[in-house]
Amino acid sequence: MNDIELALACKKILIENKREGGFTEPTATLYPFQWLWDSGFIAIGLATFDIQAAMEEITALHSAQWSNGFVPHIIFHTPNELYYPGPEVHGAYLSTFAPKNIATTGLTQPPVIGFVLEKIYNAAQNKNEVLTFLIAQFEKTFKFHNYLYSNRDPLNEGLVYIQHNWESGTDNSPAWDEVWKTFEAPHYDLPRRDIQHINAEQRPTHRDYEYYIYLLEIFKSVNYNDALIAEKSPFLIQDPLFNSMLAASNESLARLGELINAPKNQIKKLKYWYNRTKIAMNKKLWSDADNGYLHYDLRNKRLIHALTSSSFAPLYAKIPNQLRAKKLLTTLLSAKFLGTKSENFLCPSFNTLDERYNPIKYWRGPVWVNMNWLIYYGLHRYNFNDAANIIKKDTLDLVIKYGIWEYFNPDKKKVNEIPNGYGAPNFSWTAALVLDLLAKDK
Ligand code: 9WN
Repeated sequence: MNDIELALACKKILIENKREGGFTEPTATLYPFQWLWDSGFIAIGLATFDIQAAMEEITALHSAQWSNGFVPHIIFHTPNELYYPGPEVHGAYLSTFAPKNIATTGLTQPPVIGFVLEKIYNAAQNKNEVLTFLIAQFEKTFKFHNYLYSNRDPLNEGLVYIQHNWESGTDNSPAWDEVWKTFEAPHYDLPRRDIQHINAEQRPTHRDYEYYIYLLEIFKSVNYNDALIAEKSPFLIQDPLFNSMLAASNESLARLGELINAPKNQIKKLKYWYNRTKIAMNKKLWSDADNGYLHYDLRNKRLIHALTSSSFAPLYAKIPNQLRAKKLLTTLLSAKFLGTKSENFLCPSFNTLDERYNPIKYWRGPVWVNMNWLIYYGLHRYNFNDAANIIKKDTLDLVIKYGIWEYFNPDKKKVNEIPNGYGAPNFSWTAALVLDLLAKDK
């Protein structure tokens, strides 16, 4: 398959996964709604060939923004029994801030929209065509960041926490194993739909899901009140990926703010947020022992020593200085990720030398294209162009070899044995970000 054929296949997926209401499903069947960070990545791909569709994607997402600025991670546009847990299990309507006209979750996801807006602006041939859209979405995104810094930073450090593993986007990362050990979740009967579509070996376990659902039960018991969640919940994590996305979005919004003549105090605030988050991440989330950024467990006051693909996300937001960035690069190219003889496709989602590494299961080892895309652009910010080329080539090789899947086995030695990628096929953000990587060559 050459680049032109690949680009056509990617566009076809985005067009086929688009639904009435202007949003795109991450993939038909497994994820039949709109997801926050998926929509951001999808809009980047759409912007390479259809600016209107890119704008519609973000407009549809923000149509479900809560009155306090919160942006939910799933918008249940139309009822669908194929997905568990649905709106009833999430119970987000218990919050006084939730919209009345549309069902959403009460969880969020990495705040990528700020930098997505800048990508849309840069991709637009005719800047006037996107101006009205940008002015409205800038305001909404600013409000979301304001919500995060006001409600998710109880120590006022410039670092926000996530309250659920689903907020990380990296849902069953081994990083969470350490948190599950700190409390007990009850046993539930769970009508899992995912493992009816996908091989259970590639998805989280039943026990993992019991923890996920138990956290929702806690949130519902306090009507999704943020202050009470901060006080009671056992899961409060400062995530390097989530905070990097927030920082990068602050940077982008500050630049966009200048372009659209946003009020000076908003631009000032965005720059202030960016700098504070950068300083706090370097102070609190960096580990010299691991040579990478880690998750911090705010409830139990400790770093979680697990290197994941999220450990490299700070490159995207220019968080590390050049020296630290070099250390990160060394970690990426070491036996832990690339392998001593480059035997892995970059970037495994978890340290391959850790005994919990699993090349098949969800966020416990496989390669995800959105993480590769972030690391690719992050490496370029430090002029690590050779490494950036490796990760780009690996991404395209995987997609050409296996197809446009949700995630992939990192093991290069197995390419002749493994028939396809993992999770769901025809995956929207894989298609979208491959389009962006291909467009970058032009
Ligand atoms: C829960 C949609 C989402 C992604 C996440 C990915 C997966 C959902 C699930 O699918 O999570 O949000 O049911 O497994 O982990 O990153 O946004 O593609």
